[in-house]
Amino acid sequence: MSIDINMYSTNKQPTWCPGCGNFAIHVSLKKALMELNISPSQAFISFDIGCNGNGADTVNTYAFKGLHGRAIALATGAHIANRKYTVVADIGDGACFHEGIDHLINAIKSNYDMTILIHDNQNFALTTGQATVTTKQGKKMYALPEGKPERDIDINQLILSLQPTFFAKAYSGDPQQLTEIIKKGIEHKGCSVIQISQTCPTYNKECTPQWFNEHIIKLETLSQYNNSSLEDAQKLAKEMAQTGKIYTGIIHQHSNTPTFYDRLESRKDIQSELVDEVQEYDITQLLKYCN
Ligand SMILES: Cc1ncc(C[n+]2csc(CCOP(=O)(O)OP(=O)(O)O)c2C)c(N)n1
Ligand code: SF4
Ligand SMILES: [Mg+2]
Repeated sequence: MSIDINMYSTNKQPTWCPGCGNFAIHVSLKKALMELNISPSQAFISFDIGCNGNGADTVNTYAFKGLHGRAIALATGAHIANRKYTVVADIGDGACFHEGIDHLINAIKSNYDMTILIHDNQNFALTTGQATVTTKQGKKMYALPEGKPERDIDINQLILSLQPTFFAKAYSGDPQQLTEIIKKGIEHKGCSVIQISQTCPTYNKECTPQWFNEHIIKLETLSQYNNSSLEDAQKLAKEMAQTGKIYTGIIHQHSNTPTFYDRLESRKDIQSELVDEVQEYDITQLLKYCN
């Protein structure tokens, strides 16, 4: 059966502001799934709290809208239970780099086979534009009219320090490249982290499409770059921190690292999925104690 993008759409309309990058990110995700011929009944997406997660109702697939910062933990559970599904965690910069940072670290370290899409609009948008770690120090926000006082954290270096098996950067204003990157992330066997620079015309007025066009450079324009070299990726991260440029593309990929599940001795040579095995237990006796 060929997959049509409409199969991934419900009749609900998203509530995002005009010009919001979430539109393009959601369409790119649906397009990537469609082009990989993954049907809605073979996919699971965990959504987070935030403007990004407000698209959950518009996507027709197995989905779970979880608590702020927990989309990655939910995706991990879904993936471990049933590896036949394509698992995606959809999360904002606030949720991922603040409340959910422990889950991001564990997902990368464990190399769970799933794709994490980080909608990075450089603010907590749903709660009216507070600063996140990706908001530049000194930037004036609605809640911080004198400017963000905390120093910045270099997210690129932080992620690379965890030796990710797939780390990419993308931009909501380039849905074509974004779709290709999401496809590569889904195809990658391991934890794929995709940080997407996203327009937010309501609470991040400085980062207009023109601003992004001036700062974004496609990685493919660098002739000498080798994305399987962690050293090259770290040099690139240093350059991004020093110049403010944002390189988009696959920053680093290492394909031969076993996933968490593949390292489990107790699951070696077992073909069934945990979700099937759970169904074999009769829990009626246990349920007696629930009342
Ligand atoms: C544990 C917890 N803390 C705070 C909140 C309030 N809250 C809801 S959405 C949100 C902002 C989300 O920001 P981000 O993840 O960047 O998503 P965006 O809205 O920018 O897409 C916050 C702080 C919450 N729901 N749960
Ligand atoms: S506040 Fe920003 S992130 Fe939220 S819907 Fe509006 S433009 Fe999009
Ligand atoms: Mg945000």
